[in-house]
Amino acid sequence: MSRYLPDQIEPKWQSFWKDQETFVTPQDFSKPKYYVLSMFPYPSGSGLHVGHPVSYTAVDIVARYKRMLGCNVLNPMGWDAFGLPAERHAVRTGEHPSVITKKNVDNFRSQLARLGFSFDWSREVDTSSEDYYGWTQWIFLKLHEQGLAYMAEVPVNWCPALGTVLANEEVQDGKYVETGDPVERRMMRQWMLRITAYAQRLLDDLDGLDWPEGVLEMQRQWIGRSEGAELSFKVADTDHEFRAYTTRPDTLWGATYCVLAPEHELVAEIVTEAQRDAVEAYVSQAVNRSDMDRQVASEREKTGVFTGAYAINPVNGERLPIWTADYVMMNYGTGAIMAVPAHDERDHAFATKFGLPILEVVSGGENVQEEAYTGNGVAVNSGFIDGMEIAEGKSKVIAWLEEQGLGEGRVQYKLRDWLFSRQRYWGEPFPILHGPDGEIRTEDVGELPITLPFIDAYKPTADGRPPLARATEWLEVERDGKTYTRETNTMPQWAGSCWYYLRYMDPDNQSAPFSQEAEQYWGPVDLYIGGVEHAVLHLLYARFWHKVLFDCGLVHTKEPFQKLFNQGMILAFSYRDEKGKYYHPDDVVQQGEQWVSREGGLPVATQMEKMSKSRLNVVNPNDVVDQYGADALRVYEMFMGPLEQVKPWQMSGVEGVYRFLARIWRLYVDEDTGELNARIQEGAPVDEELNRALHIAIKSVTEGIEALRFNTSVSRMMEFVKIAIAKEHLPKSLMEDFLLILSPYAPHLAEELHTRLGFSETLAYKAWPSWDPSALETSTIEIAIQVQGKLRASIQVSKSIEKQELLELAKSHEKIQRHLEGMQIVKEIVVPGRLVNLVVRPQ
Ligand code: ANZ
Repeated sequence: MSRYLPDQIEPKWQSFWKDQETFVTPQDFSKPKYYVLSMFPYPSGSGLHVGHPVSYTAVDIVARYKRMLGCNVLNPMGWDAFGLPAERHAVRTGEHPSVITKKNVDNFRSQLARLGFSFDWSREVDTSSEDYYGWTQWIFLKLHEQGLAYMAEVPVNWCPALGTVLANEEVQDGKYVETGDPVERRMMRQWMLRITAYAQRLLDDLDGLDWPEGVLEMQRQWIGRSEGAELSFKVADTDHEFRAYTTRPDTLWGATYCVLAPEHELVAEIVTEAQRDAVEAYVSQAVNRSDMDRQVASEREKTGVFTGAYAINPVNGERLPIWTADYVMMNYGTGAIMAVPAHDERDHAFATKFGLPILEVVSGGENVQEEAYTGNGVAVNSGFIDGMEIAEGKSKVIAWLEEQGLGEGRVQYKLRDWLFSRQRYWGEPFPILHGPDGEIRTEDVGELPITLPFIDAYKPTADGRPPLARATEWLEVERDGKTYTRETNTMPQWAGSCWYYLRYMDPDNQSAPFSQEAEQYWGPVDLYIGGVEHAVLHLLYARFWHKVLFDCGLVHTKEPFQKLFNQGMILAFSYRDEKGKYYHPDDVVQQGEQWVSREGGLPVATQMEKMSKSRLNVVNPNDVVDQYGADALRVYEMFMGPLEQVKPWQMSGVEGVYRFLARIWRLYVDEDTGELNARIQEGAPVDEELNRALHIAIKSVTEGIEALRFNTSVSRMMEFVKIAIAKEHLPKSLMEDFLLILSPYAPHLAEELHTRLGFSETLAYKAWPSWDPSALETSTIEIAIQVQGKLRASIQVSKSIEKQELLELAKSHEKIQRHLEGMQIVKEIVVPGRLVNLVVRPQ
């Protein structure tokens, strides 16, 4: 073989690495460690698309580099294998979710295998395997032991068609976003995790992390800490009172009405006869909507109804009408507010709509009748705090409230406890038993794993109980002479991904989720790369579990992921006709500027969109590998642009990279003979330009990997190759170093050429080359040559050239000779390091 044929080289090296166990991570805890992690995929039915390998390639480059620096590198891969799509597929086809999942995993694994990633496959984890989820249950027991898991009647988004609860994010306008099935609010007894107990620590510990600022901010927003006060309002002419939460106690004098959430129990108590019908009608429609939905809707148009009752403002005795409105949420603060339309946008919109007074109490706004003023200023119309800045006013009012026994300062978080149960089949069973008298009993650790029983119908039972209620034999267990019923809910998909990075450290451990020793050595993850769609929930949940494990003394760091990086999405062309129907790229043709469907000739619009099965624009890495090889795919994905950027997929780009790799091949291999290029020789003279290009490339690749900036380094390697192609002599050691820096990007090609240089072992553990700063400098400089002050030529000369020699070179330059014809040189001016100017006159 003498041409560059990736389909022959690549499988060969993949089997070599596998057979030699090149990337099996030794349990050798003496070397420095480096733990790189890609967010593990959900093995969907559509398989990997070319967006997935972007982060895997980046991670793989770092892993290979760190190994060559002498680190013991952990670079694992596994499957987030529980989840709703497999269950839906099962409902449709009757094929068991475990069967589908196994098929999908096999497909993902074989796709990945072709890309030459240096994963340690001996550590593969699958969250849906008994061996794994038994430990997920074990951790749940720890949470329970710590008082962090509890059951509660909570309002849930219940979708009768799907027979399950949905997350708030999945509901819009009272419908499930995916299918449009109606969703209703129901009270259900559910498992909750007390993540709120960790709110402050989840916030504080963000400070030490090397994460993108945007992600840190999203975490902060989600936790949503605010400082304010809780205070009591008496309801006029009754014995009732209610508590309101405010972040602006300083604006108490500007309160012009109060609002109770529609679910607030006081609404029914205080409503006047005249208002009862209107209030009841309003409340009954409001409580059926999800919080998310209400929040969004209330931003569009405020709605509400007056209850007929009044509250008394404690600072001045004013009567404030009490309304009920759905922009006040029951599960935030106290579910009741004092409304200050002059300084709160929501209240302003509401007051404007319903003609309620707007009273300015902070100076600085233009016209508070027009627009709420939320900026800084000093208190006005505000009794004893007049003239004070906001912060001072706040603390004065809080002190006064405390003195009067009317209220106190309070810190509030937006974060809610985590609804942790699902009425689904394909998830982890809870290690929980329900006793005959309604008591809850945790399973003994010795009983774990509580296996998911095999059933063949996955919809909830007719009475609304989860599918596991069908597993009659599994359902009932005897413990200490009593009959218990197992919990039939399962855990959400987030559970398995909360701790997988820990299992990778010690995946075969049968007596613990991971050993202390392994965790001490490997923790924390040094670099975590994945999609920005996980910026909130997955990372928050995993951080929460990690902190609980920290409190149990099971992990030694407060945080699981030291450095985080988000790769940008890859977009691809999609083709869609007027009716919204998508076409596969093979089913459209171009007619002039316009694309039309191959059949029927309907005009179709092209656009760059996220790759998805439904848009028919998924590019399968297998097809790219078939055509150009894995190395070309890998290098292209890094060369496309900065890792974090959203980028369009272009097959022509892969082809360009393929040609670059083929050029490298020809640099090393004589295509006629198949032998090593004869120009590559041990001890060949070192050409300065070539040496410099190499050192520039080493520096660029090294710094690029450290900073996760991969694209520019590819250009530096290309420059090296361009220069090398033109050289007579290619010193072997220099050509070897180039392969070493190429190897993280294009490992198959690098390994192959490395053996052709005469090495028999893998290069994966060779020492990473360092660059020589002095080699980066040039010993030549460019000198401009002028005649009569006009630039006529320029030449490259040695920095140490003598003046006389420089003049000789300048005068003998052919372009200069032309200007000297028939002329006499009257003066020779030399500016060292810059120019030569020849002053002439006709002879
Ligand atoms: C009076 C006030 C005056 C307010 C002002 C704000 C500005 P954050 O910062 O998001 O925590 N609020 C309190 N409980 C609420 C609930 N259950 N549903 C909807 N809104 C609620 O927001 C706290 C502020 O949101 C509180 O401070 C309260 O309005 C409102 F110039 O009280 B404020």
